[in-house]
Amino acid sequence: MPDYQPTPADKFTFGLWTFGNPGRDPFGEPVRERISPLRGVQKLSQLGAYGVNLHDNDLVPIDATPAERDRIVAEFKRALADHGVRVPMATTNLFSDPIFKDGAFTSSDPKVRAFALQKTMRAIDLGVELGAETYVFWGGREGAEVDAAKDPVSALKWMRECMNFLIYYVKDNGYNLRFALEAKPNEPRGDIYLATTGHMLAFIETLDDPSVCGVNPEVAHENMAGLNFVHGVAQALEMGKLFHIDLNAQKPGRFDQDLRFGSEDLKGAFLLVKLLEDYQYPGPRHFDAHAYRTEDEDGVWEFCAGCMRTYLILKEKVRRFNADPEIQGLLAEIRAGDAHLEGLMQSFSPDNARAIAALSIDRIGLGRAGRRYEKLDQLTIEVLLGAR
Ligand code: GCO
Ligand code: MN
Ligand code: MN
Repeated sequence: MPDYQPTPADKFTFGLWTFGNPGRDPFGEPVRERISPLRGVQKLSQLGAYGVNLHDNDLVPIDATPAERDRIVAEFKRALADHGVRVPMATTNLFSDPIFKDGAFTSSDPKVRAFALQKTMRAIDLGVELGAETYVFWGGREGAEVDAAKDPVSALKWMRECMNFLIYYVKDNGYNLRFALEAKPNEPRGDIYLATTGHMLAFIETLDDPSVCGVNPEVAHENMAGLNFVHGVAQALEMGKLFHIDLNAQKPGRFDQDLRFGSEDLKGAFLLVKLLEDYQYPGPRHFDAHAYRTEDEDGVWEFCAGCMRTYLILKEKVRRFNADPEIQGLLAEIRAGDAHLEGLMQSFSPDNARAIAALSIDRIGLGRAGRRYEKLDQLTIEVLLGAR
């Protein structure tokens, strides 16, 4: 029986803003002290995590003087080194300050866009200084309530201009840093531009150098849009664009709940872990979630440990699923190939077209044959419930 004890090799990460979430919501004040970055680094290393990620202002207050910034960063770097914790990803807070109330890169005011670029260049420098190799862009305020006020086509052009600017900034500085774009359909804006991972994948292809940009899909965000998260992640993976991933859980049809990984939709979580593990996704498994508002600090660490433990339990379930003779026998039957037919369909040629046109295929019989998916799904559920 595995002990499900995480180690840094599992590459689990948390944001300073995740365990640091004090439980404030639109209707209520904080219920617990914000856990400091230094304490977080120490606790996460004890729990077996690999790293911490951050927005610039999770670590350095927006009004810090250069001397304060240097002191805070030096102290943080010492804690990282003392506890063997990495910073694989960094990002910019382009949503909290009132200046961003109508967007950052998509603000119609060039002064706001210039400020957003200035802030992001500084935050990129900070991320690189801390060792980050992935830089996330989540455009929380890049949206609208009043569509009559802003031309959505211009908004996209401004967004592209800023992303291109930053791509060249990274190249110009010789940084080893890739961008990961994170979509969300709404919240905090009424609607956010580039609402889903699919939108982001299409947008990336319009940038000056798409090769350095991928996506950072989040479970909750695709679920808010009513989408199948595993399908979105699979598309990104297949395109070589899965640069990062935000794991959490979400009930359908609600605000962004950022729940503990696996706490809702267990089958979806299982299939997600299966996808990541079967395809050996090499990146960090980042938990972008926070503890329930009912919790004190102990509850926060229960939450962090729970995210990692559930991932490892699901990984073990994947192993069982993949090793189960009945399941694999059924899958072999369901997925039985046909080398001859597949060869014909692999690419077009006049010969292949003639051969396919001449095939006699049993339409009626194929339409009648059961696919045995009831059986397969039940066996999947039984693996999940611990009955196999
Ligand atoms: C959210 C987002 C954020 C981002 C984070 C890093 O809905 O609040 O998921 O947590 O992931 O800002 O970019
Ligand atoms: Mn979120
Ligand atoms: Mn996120």
